[in-house]
Amino acid sequence: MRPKALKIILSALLMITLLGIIITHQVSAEAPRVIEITAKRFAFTPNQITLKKGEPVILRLKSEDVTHGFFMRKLKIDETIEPGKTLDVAVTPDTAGTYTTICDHFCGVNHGSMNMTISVVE
Ligand SMILES: [Cu+2]
Repeated sequence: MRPKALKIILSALLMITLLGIIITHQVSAEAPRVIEITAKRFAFTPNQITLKKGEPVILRLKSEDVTHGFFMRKLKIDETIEPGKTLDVAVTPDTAGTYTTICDHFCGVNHGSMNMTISVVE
């Protein structure tokens, strides 16, 4: 085989390998776990979720009745959940712990007890 032909074949192989690495990387990088949370007077369902420190997730929030809040200062989450809409919130927790997340939008008589727990593990 002529050296020039060999060089072309080797370059082509290198390109294919690099392309494969790039594609694999993008697919794994752009698929954060999606966790659905539904708000309804006077609870969130589920009322406890567990996240991993450093793992990006999408919290998919919706309300089945009225407008609710979704507030957790330490995780920098401060959202308003309007009925009929779906709200995606990207979160990457950087500290392990147990965080009580509250409804901070007045939604009725038991509004004060409407909360859920977000646990972040190492
Ligand atoms: Cu409320």
